[in-house]
Amino acid sequence: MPTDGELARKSLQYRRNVLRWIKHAGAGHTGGSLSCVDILNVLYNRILRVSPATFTDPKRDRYIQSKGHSVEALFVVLADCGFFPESDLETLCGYQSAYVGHPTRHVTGVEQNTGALGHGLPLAVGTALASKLDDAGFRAFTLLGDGELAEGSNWEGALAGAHYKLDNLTVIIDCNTLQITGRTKDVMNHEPLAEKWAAFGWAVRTIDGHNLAAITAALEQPLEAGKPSCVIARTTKGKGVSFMEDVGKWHHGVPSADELARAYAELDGAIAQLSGGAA
Ligand SMILES: Cc1ncc(C[n+]2csc(CCOP(=O)(O)OP(=O)(O)O)c2C)c(N)n1
Ligand SMILES: [Mg+2]
Repeated sequence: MPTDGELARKSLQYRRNVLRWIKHAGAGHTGGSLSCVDILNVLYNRILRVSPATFTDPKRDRYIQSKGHSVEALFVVLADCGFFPESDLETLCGYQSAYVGHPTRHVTGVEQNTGALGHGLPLAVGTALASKLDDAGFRAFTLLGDGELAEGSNWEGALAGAHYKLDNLTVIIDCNTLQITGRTKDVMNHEPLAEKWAAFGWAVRTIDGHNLAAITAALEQPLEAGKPSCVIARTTKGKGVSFMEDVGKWHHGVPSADELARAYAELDGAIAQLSGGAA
C-alpha cells in the first residue's frame, strides 16, 4: 500500500501529465480532470482490486467514469498503473486513435464507454446487481460530476441502487460547484445534496475530495451494510494550478505555452516541497 506521501507526489505528477497531454492533443477537459485526480489516484492505487493482469477476471472490481469528459485524468492514471504505455497518449484525440476525448472500451482498463452524461450510475447499478446475483463479491464504483446530476437517469439509478440494497456499489460525486455553463446551483440546483441521497436510501458521507486519507477512509469499505454508498467529494475545479482553480472557462481549454510553464512551475514547486518535507 503506498503511503500518503507517495500518493501526494503521484497526484502532483498526474496533474502535470494531464496538462502535458492536453497541450499535446490540443484539446481537453482541463478543470474537471484536475478536480478528480486525487479520487482516481486513491481508487487505482489503494482501493480497486483490478490491475492489468486481472482486467479480464470476472471478479475484478469495476470503475465506471460517468463524467467521461475528464478522460485525461483517467488515461494518465491508467498509464501509470501499467494498463498501457504512456507513450500511447501521443495519439490522444488523433484520427482513428482509441484515445479519443472520452473513454471507450478500445482502451485497456476502460470498463464502459461514457461521455454522454447520465449513464454511469445506471450501468454501475446493473454491474453491482450482477455481482450480487452471481455471488461474485466484487464492488462497483462510479464517478459523477455535480452538473451531471441534472440528468434524470441518475435519480432512477439512485432509486434502483437502494431498492436492490447494493452495498457493493459506491457513487462518488466530484462536487466542484461548476459545470460547463456556470455554477451548478444556477444551472440546476441540487442542494441539499446529502439529504437527497439519504432520502433515496443511501448511506452518505461528505468529504474533502482532495484529502487522500479522507478519500481512502470513505472508499475502503461500504459505508453501511445493506445500503449503497454515496460519497460527496467537495472539490475545486482546476485544483493544483492557481489560475485555473474555480474558474469556469477552464472547464475545457488548452493552456498557452506561457500558462503551461506557469502551471508546471507551481506543480514542480509543490513536488519539491514534498521532497524537502519527506520523512
Ligand atoms: C447528455 C449530455 N449532455 C450534455 C453534455 C455536455 N457536457 C459536457 S461536460 C458538461 C458539464 C458537466 O459538469 P459536471 O458534471 O459538473 O462536470 P465537471 O465539473 O466535473 O467537469 C456538459 C453539460 C454531455 N456530455 N452529455
Ligand atoms: Mg462540476
